[in-house]
Amino acid sequence: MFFLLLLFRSPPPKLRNADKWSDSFNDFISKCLIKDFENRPFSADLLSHPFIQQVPQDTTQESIVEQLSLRYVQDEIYTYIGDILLAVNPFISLPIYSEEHTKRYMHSRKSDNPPHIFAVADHAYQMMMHNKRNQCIVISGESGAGKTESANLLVQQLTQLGKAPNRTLEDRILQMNPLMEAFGNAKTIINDNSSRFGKYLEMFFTASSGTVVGAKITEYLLEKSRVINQAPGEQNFHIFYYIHDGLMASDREAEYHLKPNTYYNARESEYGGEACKIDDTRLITIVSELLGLDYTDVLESLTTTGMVAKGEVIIRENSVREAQDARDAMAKALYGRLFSWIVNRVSSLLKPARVDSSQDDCYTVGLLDIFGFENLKTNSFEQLCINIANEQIQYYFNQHIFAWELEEYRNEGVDAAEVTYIDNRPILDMFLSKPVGLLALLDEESHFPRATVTTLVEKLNHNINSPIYIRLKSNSSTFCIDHFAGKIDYSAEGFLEKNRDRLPMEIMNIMRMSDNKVVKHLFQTPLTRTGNLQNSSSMNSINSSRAGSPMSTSGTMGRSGSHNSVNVTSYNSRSSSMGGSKHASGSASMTRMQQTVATYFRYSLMDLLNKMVAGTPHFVRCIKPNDQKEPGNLVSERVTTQLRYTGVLETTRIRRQGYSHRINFSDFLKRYHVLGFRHDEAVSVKAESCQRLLENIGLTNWALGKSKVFLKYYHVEYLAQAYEAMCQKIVRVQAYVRMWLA
Ligand code: AD9
Ligand code: MG
Repeated sequence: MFFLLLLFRSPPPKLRNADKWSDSFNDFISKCLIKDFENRPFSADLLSHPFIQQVPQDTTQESIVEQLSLRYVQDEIYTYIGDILLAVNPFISLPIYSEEHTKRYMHSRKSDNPPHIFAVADHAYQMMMHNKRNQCIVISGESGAGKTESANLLVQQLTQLGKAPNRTLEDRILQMNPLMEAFGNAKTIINDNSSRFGKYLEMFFTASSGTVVGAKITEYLLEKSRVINQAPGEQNFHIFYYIHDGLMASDREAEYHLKPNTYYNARESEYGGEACKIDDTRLITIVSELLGLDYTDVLESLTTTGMVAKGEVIIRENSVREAQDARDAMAKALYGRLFSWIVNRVSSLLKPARVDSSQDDCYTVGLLDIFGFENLKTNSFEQLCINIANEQIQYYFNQHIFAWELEEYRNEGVDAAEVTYIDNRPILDMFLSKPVGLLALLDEESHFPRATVTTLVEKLNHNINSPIYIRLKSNSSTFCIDHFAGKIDYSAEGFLEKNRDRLPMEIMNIMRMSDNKVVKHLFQTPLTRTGNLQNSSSMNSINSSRAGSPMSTSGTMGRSGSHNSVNVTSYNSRSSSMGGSKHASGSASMTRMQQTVATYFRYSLMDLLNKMVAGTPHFVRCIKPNDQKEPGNLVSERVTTQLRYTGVLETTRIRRQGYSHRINFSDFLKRYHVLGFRHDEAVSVKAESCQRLLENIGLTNWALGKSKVFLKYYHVEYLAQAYEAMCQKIVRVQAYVRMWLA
């Protein structure tokens, strides 16, 4: 690919150690013993029974950090806060992901084993099978906190839980992550393997046997600008180095015309506004050849622009700057579309055989792994988008853990925890509202050809009236945002160009005429509203081109989740028209050129939120113990900050005093009747029946509302286990009876 010629500017990364888990496995067997969990001097689960007694009622931020620290130095990186898993990055391979661990955390009770990421997978899987509902695991944390590693471990465990007779599918699911990371991850200042895109992976399981039958990936907001420019100390996407270093020296030169890495390091110094001229036309020959394009077409599309005036097409020469922009836009579009194409191909290969025709046969566990919160020396448009996405995840967490729960206590007249938490809604309002939200203002300014960074910042300063937006008097091109995770200065330099993300029509047209089937396909297939390529109906339909189906922009978003029926107004769907529905489908490639990155970004966030609320959520909070990536070093202040801004202390309180699971009387009685009553006993749907059932089972600490049973998180696991055990007994008895009758 011609990027390899144009874009290689940095040395290759150190490849990650692929065997890092297995390296220490034998070592583990011989010397690391599974210690007696219950004999530990401190609680492994800060709240769950039977350890709840050990945690003082006045748990403070300091005591949580102290517990985490004590556990961390003993390589115990996982801790539960109720049903939420805290995972502190060990920055070293730990022998806790072996086959033995996989087995230990299958179909088990959380309280039977030390906290573990595998237990989250197991719990989600059990809840899916038991409640017959989709589940969603949301992994959050700063950049480098361990989200992607956690996601990979969850996939590994879920694959084992749903073990398919078909090894090919299992292998394919496991092979997908290295492939996605090769194209979508890169070395940054913070993380050597930083995700530069958001990923939502859905794994499909049969409703009857829980066998994994397929998977689907949705990608969000690939940081395309990385192909043309990387900050000092950072690198391009891993795949460039893999290809370069992986090719035989002879092929590298002869077939792909690649030079040694150092050749691509040269930066362009500055050019004036004069007309451009290609110095080395051999490069155009190579690019044309590799992309299946015509030499003259490539040359002209980079160096000239066609305009229609009074019915005539006028061709004018590009300036050097315009030619550079055209080249960069071409590179970004090619890489972005290629990435979407790969994601679609992978999804096609993993597609469950009958999922379209009979959704009822399958349930899903979704896994969300996005780029983490970033605060760099210079923060640009990319960091802004990444950090807004993290605000949205935090908002969802707050809604689920606090807002919806407290609302239900009030509605149902249940006396429970009154917990206060930091609501980050005003921050999202400031970014996403219309017409004076930051993104709306950026869009407006992007439509003025003469806009500059100064006019943009002036516009923001003048229109945004929020304490979260801080004007910086010292510099006319920067502003500061008080995010939930801390204050961040943004440099608005390049915001307008990045937001416009304009791809010249000339380039679009020549790409569509390419002799290379893949290149041609990439520029013919419409993009969805979220900026991704439409998925092809068949993996071989390289030339297929379908219009996208409009995404729902309904005003409310129903939470699914096991026991809620509350319709909750989502931030995005309620507060904005999402850029107008006239672009919902059809000529999406045209639309793509007209709409801005900010608009697509808003759609992406809404799409993501829709996916998340469609399943019962499980939360994994990754914590970064230090900034030096050092094992064994937990810096208390660093961890305290993360616990504070993610609301861990408040979560501890609500999990102790509150009822995280609420089921209406009818569903509760229908499901658990078998556990508390004779099979032929008729029971009316009312609070007293639920009370009798709960007492018959022997549970304590629950509450009854006007229409719902309020349960602690650990009740749910207990009930699920008891129910499954009872079902197995019944099946066994039936089998005996059948044998006896025969
Ligand atoms: V970013 O937002 O994509 O920049 P992540 O995804 O949160 O970030 P990642 O999972 O990539 O972080 O973890 C960073 C590094 O920490 C990994 O490359 C590992 O070297 C290290 N890590 C994280 N989790 C574990 C683990 N459970 N065991 C060992 C780990 N090392
Ligand atoms: Mg990551």
